[in-house]
Amino acid sequence: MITFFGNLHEGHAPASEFYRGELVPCFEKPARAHYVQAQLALQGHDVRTPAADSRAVLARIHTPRYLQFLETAWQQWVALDTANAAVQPFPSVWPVRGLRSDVEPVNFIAKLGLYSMDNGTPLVEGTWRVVKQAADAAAHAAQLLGQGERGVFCATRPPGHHAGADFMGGYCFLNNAAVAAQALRDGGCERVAILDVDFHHGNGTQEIFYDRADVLFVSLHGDPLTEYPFYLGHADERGHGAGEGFNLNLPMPAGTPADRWFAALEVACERIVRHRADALVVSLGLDTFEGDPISKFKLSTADYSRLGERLKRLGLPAVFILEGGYAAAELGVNAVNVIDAFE
Ligand code: Q9C
Ligand code: ZN
Repeated sequence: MITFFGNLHEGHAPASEFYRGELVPCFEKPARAHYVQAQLALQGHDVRTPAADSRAVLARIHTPRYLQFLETAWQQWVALDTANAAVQPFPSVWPVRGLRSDVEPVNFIAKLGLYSMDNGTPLVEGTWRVVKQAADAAAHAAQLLGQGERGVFCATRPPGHHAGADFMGGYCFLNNAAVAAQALRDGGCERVAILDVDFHHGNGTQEIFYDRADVLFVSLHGDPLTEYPFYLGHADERGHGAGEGFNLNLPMPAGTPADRWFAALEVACERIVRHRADALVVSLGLDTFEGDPISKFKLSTADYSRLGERLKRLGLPAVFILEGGYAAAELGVNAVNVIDAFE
């Protein structure tokens, strides 16, 4: 399968994130991509560097002010104090209920809070270049499907599905799955389906397409009552306006074993078939793995082949986008099992 691998990963390698109030090494690290690349090479896949420019499609997914902030955030941070070059900025204040999010403050940390859903999305000097290249891969993959490819895998990081139109969160900055879906629509697909199998609900992707009938969003994930992102992902979120009925959430409790997960996947696949989609985008999170350090489902390495086989039976051309998956050493085999079985 044609796969895209970025060559800038060391540029987005923040040192630490908050975990239970303490700073710990980041779970979302460059080694993740390297394990995937190694396994892709081992299995003989065609690994390329993304060459499309996603800027036009990014402007259809994210707000101008958010893109402007993201692109210049590090320069703004260092302009405050050159010593900041060695310091990771974190937000500490957010515009929750009753506070205004329509006016961008001048204070940098206040801006960072405006454009963040959590304090778990560290941003460093190279972040923009790395996230832009991942979005470029998503746009390029959509172009290749338009030229007749049956499957393309974006082995990119950081992930994207928590990023909304106007905010970052959950290690995500640009919503690569949304970029792929929109690029497929712009390339002539009438109907697109996004299947999100990451352990965490894809709140950003849901939000972006919530009022649209042309892009179906279906997600299997840990119940937000107990799992991140907590404030979205419930079963009663079915879409709004023209998009009513085009959002399907299948939350499951922590500890969910493979058989129950695959039963939910059947429900998801039936809904995708009913959508009569021209193309599929898979938000391929591998943090459903039993060995994942921050997630709570129980899929095994062999289950990822089963997932790929089931998706193949949909008979749709597909763009796969790497999302989460933090058991880094197993990530390559698990991801490539999906890809190999799909082919
Ligand atoms: N500091 C994705 O899998 N933080 N994002 C968990 C650990 C949020 C994961 C607590 C996890 C977000 C794309
Ligand atoms: Zn996840």
